[in-house]
Amino acid sequence: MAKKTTKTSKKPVRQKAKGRRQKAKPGWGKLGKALDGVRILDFTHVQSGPTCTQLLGYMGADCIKIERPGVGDITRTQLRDVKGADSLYFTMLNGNKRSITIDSKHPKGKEIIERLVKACDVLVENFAPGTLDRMGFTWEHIHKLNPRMILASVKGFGPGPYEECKVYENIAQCAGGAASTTGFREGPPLVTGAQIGDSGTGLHLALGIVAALYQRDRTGRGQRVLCAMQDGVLNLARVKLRDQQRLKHGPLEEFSQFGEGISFGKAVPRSGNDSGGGQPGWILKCKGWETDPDAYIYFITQAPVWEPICDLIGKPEWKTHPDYAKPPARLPRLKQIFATIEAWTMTKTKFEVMDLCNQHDIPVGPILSMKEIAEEQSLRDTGTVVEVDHPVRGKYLTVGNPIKLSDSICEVKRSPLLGEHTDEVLTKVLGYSAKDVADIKASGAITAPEK
Ligand code: CAO
Repeated sequence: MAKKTTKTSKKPVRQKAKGRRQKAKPGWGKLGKALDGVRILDFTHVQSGPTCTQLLGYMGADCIKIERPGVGDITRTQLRDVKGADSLYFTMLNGNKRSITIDSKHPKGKEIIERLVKACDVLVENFAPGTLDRMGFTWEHIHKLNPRMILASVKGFGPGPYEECKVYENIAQCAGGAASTTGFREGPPLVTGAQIGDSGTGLHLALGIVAALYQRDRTGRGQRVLCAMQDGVLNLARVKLRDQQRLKHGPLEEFSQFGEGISFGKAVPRSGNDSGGGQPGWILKCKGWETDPDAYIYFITQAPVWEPICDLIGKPEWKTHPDYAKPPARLPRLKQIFATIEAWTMTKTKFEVMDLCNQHDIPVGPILSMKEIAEEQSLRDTGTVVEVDHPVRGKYLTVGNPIKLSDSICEVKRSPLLGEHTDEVLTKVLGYSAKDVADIKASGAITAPEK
């Protein structure tokens, strides 16, 4: 972003805004890893569970991922871009983990998993409802094996009519209320590209695990942590449940449909790009929009900076005009106001608008494409976007730890190959001898059956 500063800007963007390009100061991140000593038995697959354990791994937990021999996490081969290599779907969700292959349905495999349960602090899983029980790992059994163990699960729904259902991302977005409130009023419900059902619930689960670890310090006991994807999505969509209740008391005046004179129904409608808060906003075209699908900017007409906005867009008379001077007067005219602002933004690139507005503290956000994000140096500097090297696929980009801890080292490591650490975990973590490992291999508990 910062490289594309406009030549038309007279004052430099304020120091506050420039801060995003500064590298972490020396001294940060030098005092060990936050979750050093925590061992996670990672029995996750696809996205929601792996998001959680990867984050804990970034924070220093030792994550041992159990995978089915010969197959592994299904995402290893989904959306493959490089023949024969683990997909980006897998590699970007399974960094900082060790991989052990175990057939959980094999008697010897069960025995190894039981030993892992005793050696670990947390078991994280996101199997379909009942799967872990069918493997023989009920909560009662796990708790008996290791009373300190925390069992953390992602499920699609919490207890209730749908608790037995399998759930994927978009199902959660729909069942959690997000889809019915996303999109344009005249169009169908829309899912969002941000994985609020999977990654969002993984984040919730990580918080639950850390809280349970903290409580275990006092009680000495593990507990179950459950995050339902429907609940996670609803938590992220809570402003829409707020609006649902406001509807009883009259129209939602900050929605553009209010200004357009369109009446509200019984449920919160889709609101296009309206701002969800009290400060109206909209996405506006910028220079080049005809050919560049991302030449847009989100523009917020924040009340305290209304006067600078009027000056910037060449409408100084709006500062005192009764139809525009105060926020309530502007609400019924939002469409026309944003059309006028857009006539100005269309004469500038999104980065020029960003620079000019930030000189006056006007909150705006360029629509950044994934290409621009991948190339953004400041995100590399902060470790939010990281390049890692993989022995089969070569270099790839991943999203590093978005949570920055001042006294904690965060290393982002590549994802493991299938079963890369099987021997290491069996011998170094579980104490099996070389002969034991040979016997285990011969038993078929950690190797794929012959085809
Ligand atoms: N060894 C042997 N068997 C194994 C194994 C191992 N190491 N790991 C998994 N399996 C088996 C399971 O035991 C299960 O077998 P059974 O059906 O015989 O019990 C089987 O693999 C499939 O597990 P699953 O039911 O969890 O997987 P699925 O592909 O049928 O469903 C999903 C996938 C995601 C829909 C389901 O796991 C689910 O609803 N999870 C909870 C919600 C969730 O996390 N969704 C997010 C997914 S990301 O978009």
